[in-house]
Amino acid sequence: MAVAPVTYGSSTRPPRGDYSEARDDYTCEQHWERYTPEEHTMYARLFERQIKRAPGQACEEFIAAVGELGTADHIPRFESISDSLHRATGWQVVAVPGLIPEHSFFSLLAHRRFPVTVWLRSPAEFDYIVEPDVFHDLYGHVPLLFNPVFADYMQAFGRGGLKAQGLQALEYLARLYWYTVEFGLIATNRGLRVYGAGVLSSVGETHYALSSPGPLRLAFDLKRVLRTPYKIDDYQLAYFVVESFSQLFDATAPDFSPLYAEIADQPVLPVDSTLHGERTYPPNAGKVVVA
Ligand code: HBI
Ligand code: FE
Repeated sequence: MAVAPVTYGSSTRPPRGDYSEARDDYTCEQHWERYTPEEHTMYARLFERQIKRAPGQACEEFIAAVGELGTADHIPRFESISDSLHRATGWQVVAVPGLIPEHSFFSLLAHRRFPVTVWLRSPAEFDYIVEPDVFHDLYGHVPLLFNPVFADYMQAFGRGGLKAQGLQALEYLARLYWYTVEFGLIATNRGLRVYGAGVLSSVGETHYALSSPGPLRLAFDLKRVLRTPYKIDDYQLAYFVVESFSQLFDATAPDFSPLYAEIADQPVLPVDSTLHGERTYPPNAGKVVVA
């Protein structure tokens, strides 16, 4: 059944992708046979560029699992990744035409089905793309779904998203997704590492997020994250740092309803300056500096 495309966040850009063959739940067929040799070559070049930078930048959990995406010389068939992923954590990869409405997105996550966009960016977007494409979703998101704690977090996020919709709290959940799943950093005893898909899949932002003196690197605090806005079409002004995936899972396990009620009429918090006493991390370091 043909479904209407959606726009992403506040962007006014028309959505990309062919939604005419999408099912009611917005999933579709990958149509692997439709990829051109040029697309396979570009995917391979994107993968090669990122994977050689991963040591020392991507978190260990990502590096341990990225090989599950299979040989990087072509765009993988989603069902082959799904087989090994399902064995590892019960997740599956499902094909979608592009961005899908929040409810469908959260429902898929709640059922351990991760939506992967079928189309690949244009050559002109080799260095930066705003919307998620097949490289962003496969390389950025799928490896960490092989990690049991992160896999549980992603399903809990989906369930929380469905609840948030009923509570008009979607914007808060979108911020949590943005500052963890998309742009999250993790502190290790060898320095900061990336786990967020939006950073992992971007050569420029990985260096910027870890090493630039520009952005803030704030210690993860749930309330702070829920009240801090973000930009969808530029590098971030602030990144949030967790000490472990368990910290992330534990912090977000409780029911958020009382929290939503508490912050409902509170103003957003600054994204370009620290709050009094807020812990920050210097570039390329694992130690904590008190503001
Ligand atoms: N759809 N395919 C796709 N991928 C996403 O990452 C995505 C989405 N729809 C909504 C959405 N993300 C954001 O609103 C999340 O914050 C929920
Ligand atoms: Fe993403």
